[in-house]
Amino acid sequence: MGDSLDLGKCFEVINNLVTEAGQLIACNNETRQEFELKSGDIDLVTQTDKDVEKLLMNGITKHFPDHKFIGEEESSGEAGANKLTDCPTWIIDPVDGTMNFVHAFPHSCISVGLKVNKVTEIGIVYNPILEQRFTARRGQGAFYNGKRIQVSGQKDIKKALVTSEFGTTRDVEKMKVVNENFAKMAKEVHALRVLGSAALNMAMVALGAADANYEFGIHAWDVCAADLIVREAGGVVIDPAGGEFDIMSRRVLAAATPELAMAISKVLTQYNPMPRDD
Ligand code: LIP
Repeated sequence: MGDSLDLGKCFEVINNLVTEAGQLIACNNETRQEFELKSGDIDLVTQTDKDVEKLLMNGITKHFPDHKFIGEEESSGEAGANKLTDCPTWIIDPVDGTMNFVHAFPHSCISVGLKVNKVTEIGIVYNPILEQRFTARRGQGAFYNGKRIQVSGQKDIKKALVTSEFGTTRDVEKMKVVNENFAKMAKEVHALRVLGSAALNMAMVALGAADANYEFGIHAWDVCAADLIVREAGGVVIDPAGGEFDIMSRRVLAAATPELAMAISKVLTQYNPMPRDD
């Protein structure tokens, strides 16, 4: 099935759909938003999250009726996430940075990745509020608003600007590790930043604006697109313990260079979020 898939058409379709869906985010970002709670009091969903996910899924299905989905809001329902198979599967976060969106802090994005035979072929991370569009196709480089981008090349942890997040849970064990890692990293790195969107953090690594990003607790839809964008920009994406990146493990470490990734990995206290995404 994947062999005959026109990936150029897939890219064109999703690039147009995120532009359309982005308007729903941009036009609602002038005021604070109503929200509902998901897994806890800092895990939020708005009507816009649901509307954007629906618009993207309906639009994709119109062109590619047999494609599958793993979408953040659909996966939060009782049935849970769809299993990743070899079928073309769109992994969608309709609003990554929902907390920012709720507060009208203009740093949220749509994140969409397409996997075929479990390999990511397309990645788009799009902040429609500030018109920041990061795109990649496997083997064809990474782009910011149409211009080719490259990671910084930074190898030295002491000179690195690193991003991470508090995450969307106040689980005591998890918070202990998060705070311990912030304290340890703050002593090692040049600068530490917490901006509120896992996908945009990784996009900043691809852009060369940040040198690395790590997080325990992310989901497949937060990182699928940005993983490809970072790698196509010449960076590395690995498991925070130093092994291979596993998109379902809820753990990620992206960096400009393997040297920097390994240096950060050595500093981090490890954490295994449960349940996994599969
Ligand atoms: C969230 C990110 C947040 C990160 C969480 C989660 P959501 O996505 O924006 O910064 O810490 O792991 O990925 O819930 O806003 O789509």
